Amino acid sequence: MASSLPTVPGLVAEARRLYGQEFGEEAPQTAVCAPGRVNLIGEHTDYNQGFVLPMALPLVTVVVGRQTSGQDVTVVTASEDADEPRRVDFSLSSDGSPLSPGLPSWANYVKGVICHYRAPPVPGFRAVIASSVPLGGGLSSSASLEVAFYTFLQQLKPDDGDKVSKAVACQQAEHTHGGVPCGIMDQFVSVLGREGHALLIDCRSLEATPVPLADPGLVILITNSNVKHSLTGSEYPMRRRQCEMAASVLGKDSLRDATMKDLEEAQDRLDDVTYQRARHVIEEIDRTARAAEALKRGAYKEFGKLMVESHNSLRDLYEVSCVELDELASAAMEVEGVFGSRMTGGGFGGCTVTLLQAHAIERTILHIQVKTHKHTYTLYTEAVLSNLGVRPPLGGV
Ligand code: GAF
Repeated sequence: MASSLPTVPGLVAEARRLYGQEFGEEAPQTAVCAPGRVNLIGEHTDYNQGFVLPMALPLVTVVVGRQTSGQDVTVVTASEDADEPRRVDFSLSSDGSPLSPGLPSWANYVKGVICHYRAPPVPGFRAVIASSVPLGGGLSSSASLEVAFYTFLQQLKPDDGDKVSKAVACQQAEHTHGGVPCGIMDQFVSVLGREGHALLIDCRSLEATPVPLADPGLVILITNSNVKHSLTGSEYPMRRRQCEMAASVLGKDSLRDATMKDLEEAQDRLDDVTYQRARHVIEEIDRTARAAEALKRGAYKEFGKLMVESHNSLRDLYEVSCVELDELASAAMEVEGVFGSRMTGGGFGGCTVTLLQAHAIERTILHIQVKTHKHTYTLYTEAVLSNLGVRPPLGGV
């Protein structure tokens, strides 16, 4: 069934209502939000100190809440997950000992952010979370929760850090409490993303260059495979270790410093899989730099070709795609007016991102729906977004 994408005021109203229900008459004192992201190109390059090109989305996580006098914390989430309680209660220790991760798992992001907050100690509080970022959809639901929570804590007790240190603190929360040794991309773009722009992030220097993306002739389509991805398993950390191992065999600090020539020369000292992983990263870093240049010039065909190369490399060399993502990307590429399509985010499920001419949107959606209808997978188009506005999500097929 089609339903409209929640707006930020709609999410705030939902969170306020739940706050009233849980905590009685007293209204929350503050409401903050942080966006999810879609990565246009540059996948698995961030923890190799390479380039990434994500953009913040109008899908957001909202936190409303109020400081309390003691050291008790209660957080309630509006998200429905049958397996986990929606409420968590814990106490902030007076001796500064860190909060350990546990259950419910969504609360670990909150605990992690408290532990890495730059102006400890954090006061007690009550808070409610509401989000329009699909959980496990590869659009950074966890980073948007971390960043929203960090912003919430800043409202209660300001810190004196800059935006980059905020992103880094949220990344640390993901490492210690979310169980994923992620790079900096998701938290960085959630903090520093700019409306109407993608952000070229140099993950070594942490410099970011906004790339305008507000051409009315252009649409970005995000399609959710509805295959839930989780990066907390062993695959993501294993990819990271393989990259580190390849860099060390090449005598480099990171794969950012390596060329394909370096890799070819070291090929007999690397096993086949490690070679393939490193090749993806070295080529993807170069592709991302070229793609950002193409986007600046409005060379969308060239950009689209790089997106397809990126997808193929993630599928064949990095092995983080899945059948559903491959099908979605290739179905989109069959439509006239589509420049490029690829899986986005960590992989193993989640979404594809497609760059296309605005006038081709209806036929692209129809084509994807018709193609995926033949299969038993549950595929649906989650949302159609452009920087110029948000179109309502389409129903499941
Ligand atoms: C996940 C991680 F959190 C990011 O840091 C990044 O590595 C991405 O996967 C792959 O590009 O979203």
